[in-house]
Amino acid sequence: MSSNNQLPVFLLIYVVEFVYEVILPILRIEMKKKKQNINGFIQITKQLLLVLAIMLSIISIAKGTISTTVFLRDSNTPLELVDPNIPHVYRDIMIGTKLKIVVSSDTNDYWVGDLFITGGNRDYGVLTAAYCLPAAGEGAFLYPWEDDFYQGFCFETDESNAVPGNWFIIDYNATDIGDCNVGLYEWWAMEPTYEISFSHVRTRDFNNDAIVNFKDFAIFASHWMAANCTDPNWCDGTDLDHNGKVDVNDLMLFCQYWLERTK
Ligand SMILES: [Ca+2]
Ligand SMILES: [Ca+2]
Repeated sequence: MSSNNQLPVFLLIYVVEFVYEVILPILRIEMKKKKQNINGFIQITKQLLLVLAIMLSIISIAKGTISTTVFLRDSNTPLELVDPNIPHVYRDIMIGTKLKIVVSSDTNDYWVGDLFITGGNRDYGVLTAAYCLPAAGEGAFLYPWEDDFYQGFCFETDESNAVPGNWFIIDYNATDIGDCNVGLYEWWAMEPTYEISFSHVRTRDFNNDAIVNFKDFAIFASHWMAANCTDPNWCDGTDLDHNGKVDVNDLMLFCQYWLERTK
């Protein structure tokens, strides 16, 4: 959420805060020296400045909306949400799955932001590449960022010719079993505006050809009713619940991803 006027608005807020935090106390001390009672005046002025700062903040936030959409690697099929009423929490995907995250805007804002995976989330997923799209403007740019806490990409639209639409596209890979949150950050915020939540499960693509089909079912069938599955092979991965045998429960888990592509 940003606007063309956001920087001047921020500057104005800082000016208001500076007056509130620095100038008013000095004024108050000076007036005290002159033994004039202006406590009431100071209090009212402080309240007015506070209201003004809050109003300016609301105006700057309400201007435009940055949103994200997640697609399978074909860039065409949206990844389903667990619950349509709960944004940004997506249904389980198999490890090895490659997704595309599209950052969009409903206004022609100048925008600076980031998409990051942080801390322990980096054990389960990675942002591998990113691209600017035409709607972000000719001068839009991005660059990768990685340090001991953040992994991802930083973005900036063209201040003069960004238009509403899809601005950036980012590749995501599910690398291990577990949950991975990807944070969308605005400007220099320390906390994300929101997090995109992914959950990774064991692969059903036993032959690793990027699709779950009859070839994988043939491998599954070859272990049917096996009772000696052990770590780390787990009967070529067909013991999906890791209980040591390949049975109807594994078949049910296998079928959940029938014909799913990972890339
Ligand atoms: Ca396969
Ligand atoms: Ca099993």
